Amino acid sequence: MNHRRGIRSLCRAALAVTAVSLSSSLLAADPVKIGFLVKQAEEPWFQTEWAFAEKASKDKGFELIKIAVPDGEKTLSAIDSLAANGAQGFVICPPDVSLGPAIMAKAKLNDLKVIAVDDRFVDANGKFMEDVPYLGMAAFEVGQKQGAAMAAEAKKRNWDWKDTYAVINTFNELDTGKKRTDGSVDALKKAGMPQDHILFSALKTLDVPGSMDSTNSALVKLPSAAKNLIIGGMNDNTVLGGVRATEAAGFKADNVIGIGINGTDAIGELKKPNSGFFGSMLPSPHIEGYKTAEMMYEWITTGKEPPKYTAMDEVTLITRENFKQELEKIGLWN
Ligand code: FCA
Repeated sequence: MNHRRGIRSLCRAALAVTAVSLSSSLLAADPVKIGFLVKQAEEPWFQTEWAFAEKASKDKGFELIKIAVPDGEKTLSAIDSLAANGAQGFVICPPDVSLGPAIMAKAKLNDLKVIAVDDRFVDANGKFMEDVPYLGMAAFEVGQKQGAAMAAEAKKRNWDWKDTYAVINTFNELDTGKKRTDGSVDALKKAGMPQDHILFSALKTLDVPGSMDSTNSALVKLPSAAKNLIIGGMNDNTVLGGVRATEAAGFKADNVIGIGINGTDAIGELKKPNSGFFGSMLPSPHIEGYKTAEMMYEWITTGKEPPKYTAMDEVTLITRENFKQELEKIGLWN
């Protein structure tokens, strides 16, 4: 009797093992699906990240689901639809970094892995959510390089700091934005620009009309001695609108040095023969898009967790002189 019961339970155990291995082999065969959610899909920066994440998906053999998430509501419903589609994780640049806790709660509920790109999540106390893997720009250092490039060009044009002023369009709500403009101001001061020649103007929106408005409100405060202008901001759009504002105020291209960050969003402008928009600091959107998608794929398929913090500090100044060659080098020229 005992013996028979023993055999029966052995059989049951064997059946259970088969069932488990069957279900795990089914799981292993599940297609890997990864979401890539971005706050401003209209920005070439994000389109570039998408394009290179797509390349990773082809190389590795997973499905990439690209979703534009311009606001909080769209972000949360995008996470639901990813889960419904059988995704296992997503990379995201959120429309607002304070959505971090809500995004993580929803992801957890749906058993989705999360990597933040470009804009780092903050919690309810405004502190970075350091547990969420993040990959982004070494913002202060990149800003310093932007400021140093502005000062170098001013020197090349023999500008005197006496009649040179800077308008810096700020977006301090976003850490990566604040650090970039802090870095550029630091470099301008180190190059000798007097503190009281630097005007700050807060952006309401991160687009060209937004930076035009913010620069306009600074221009009216300039003293009449202001002959030459430097225009700064956290990315290309926040400088492009500023340059448009200087044109409308009657400044000639030779008297304006605008240098942005991103590079991708300044291509159309650099194709113009001349303007006050001198150039842009080009980081590595191609690597950011590819690498975050790849890290997510590894995490899902091998369990290898991505590093909690990866900073990208390499940038190249692109101007009308070299932008085609520099973009070609990294496969961004078409
Ligand atoms: C932020 C900006 C983007 C880009 C990115 C690296 O998200 O809004 O334009 O500069 O950081």
